[in-house]
Amino acid sequence: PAVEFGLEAPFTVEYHDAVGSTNAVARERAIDGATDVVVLADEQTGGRGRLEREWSSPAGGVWLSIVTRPAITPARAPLYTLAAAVATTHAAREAGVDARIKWPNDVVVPVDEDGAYRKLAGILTEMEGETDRVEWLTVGIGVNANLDADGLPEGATTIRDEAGEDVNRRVFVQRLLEEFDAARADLDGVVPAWRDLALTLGQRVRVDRSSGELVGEAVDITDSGALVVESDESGERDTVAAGDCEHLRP
Ligand code: BTX
Repeated sequence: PAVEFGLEAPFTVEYHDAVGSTNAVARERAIDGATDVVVLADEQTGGRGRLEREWSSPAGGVWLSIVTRPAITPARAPLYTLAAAVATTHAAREAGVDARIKWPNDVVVPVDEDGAYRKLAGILTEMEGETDRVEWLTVGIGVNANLDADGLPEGATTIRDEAGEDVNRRVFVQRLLEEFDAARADLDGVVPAWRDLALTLGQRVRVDRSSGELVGEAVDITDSGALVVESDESGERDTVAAGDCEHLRP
């Protein structure tokens, strides 16, 4: 069922009370040739995180996936994840939450000066294409909105808990999509916007990646969205692509 959102941004919203995973539905729509469709659900019964992890998605959250067909190379696709993180963080801040970004795909709320945080939202980007061209790309965004952190996995927080009140989800989604639309129209502006909201830069990090562990200081992110870490061991700078990062710990 399509929902009239009165959006400024050019998205058609397909709403479900409950669905397995909005990313799975978005993938079907993408394969069917759709673009600028947003699959939105009140509840997901099979929500997914990265690397086959589960994403807890009870009724009351904002679970959505955006179907796009961007004219970019796959190398630029991580910028869509960062764009979604920036958009989600701005929308959460407007809802009264001290939201920040933890590279590459988490929207978090800091709990102390040492880099500890609670997770407010996660982003899962999937795509199909050739080496020189993206055919379609879906961006799944899960936000713990009108929920109690109690019922969620350890380390989660919610807009309700942080802001002390529920958010109007229609307004929140509208804001998020408008921000995302603006960010994708100015992909070169995404990294600077991301830097302003980042919790990770300047922190000591430990990254699990396919070629082994990297411990050092997170010093920058590149124009294509990779994290630059100055290694304790070698003193040299090493970049980590988002897709190659299993865990990033303070
Ligand atoms: P991730 O792999 O970085 O994080 C998953 C981990 O986060 C889990 O292993 C668990 O520890 C923790 N976790 C699970 N559920 C929650 C939650 N609700 N709040 C906080 N922490 C949690 C992050 O993956 C990407 C998540 C994307 C979710 C969206 S929702 C719309 C779309 N549909 C779908 O199936 N996935 C995306």
